Amino acid sequence: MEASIQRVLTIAGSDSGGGAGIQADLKTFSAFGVFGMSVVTAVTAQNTTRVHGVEGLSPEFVALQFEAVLSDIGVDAVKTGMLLNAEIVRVVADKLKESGIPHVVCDPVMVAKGGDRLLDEDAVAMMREKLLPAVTLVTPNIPEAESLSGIPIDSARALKKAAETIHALGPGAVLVKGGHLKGDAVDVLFDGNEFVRFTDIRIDSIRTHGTGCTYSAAIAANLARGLPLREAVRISKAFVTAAIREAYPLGKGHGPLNHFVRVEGM
Ligand code: PXL
Repeated sequence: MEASIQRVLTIAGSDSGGGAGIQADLKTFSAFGVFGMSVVTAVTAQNTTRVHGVEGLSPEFVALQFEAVLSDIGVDAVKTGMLLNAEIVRVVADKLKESGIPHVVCDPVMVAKGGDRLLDEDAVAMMREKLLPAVTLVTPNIPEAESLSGIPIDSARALKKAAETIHALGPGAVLVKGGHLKGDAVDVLFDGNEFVRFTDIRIDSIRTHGTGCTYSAAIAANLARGLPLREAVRISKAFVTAAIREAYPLGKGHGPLNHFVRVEGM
């Protein structure tokens, strides 16, 4: 289905604080000029300091939202974020497989900045077995890459090995984000053939809430705009770096990014 504006869907959790989750995704979609839609998996009561509570939706209602959007408006690209539990991971994987949506970016969200779990521990196996084979790109940070691969990442070599191990689970490509390591913020993209490194200076900031959400949403938006994967990653990383640099002083904890920034190519 061809449309006059690219249609991009986020399947994720709501962050009442507006910095991460569905809210970060929709702000990012707007920043890149694509039409954003949302399938809500869970609602968090949350601010910049902590998660006060989480309520999940039923897998059936997650599926109903997806079917409603897909049957009428259509979807050019999707990103998945917080999926909460194994049943939701399974239904999202099944729906994505049967949909044939060309670009699927999976941010394998597991734990919030403050340490609260956003994905049940027993859902990680479901993610490996059912969801990863159904996606174009998966974007783990270091702890998520360790969990998905079973490999402790303490060196550049271990990071590459983890990327290969995750790739073997079936996604089109893997982007391991090195933001949790020391030194420059180096991300490594592995598409099954080649490793490509994306390097940016590290910005020391506590205003990094929603960074992963924003990054994966930007990649989905740019794949929908027709950019090749490497270009989509490059512009998305530049956007996230600028959005951290220009972040507003909001809240007493991990503040949100500034989604109004512009970078070249937007
Ligand atoms: O950044 C991961 C994330 C994803 N989704 C929701 C969140 C968070 C982090 O707090 O709240 C809803």
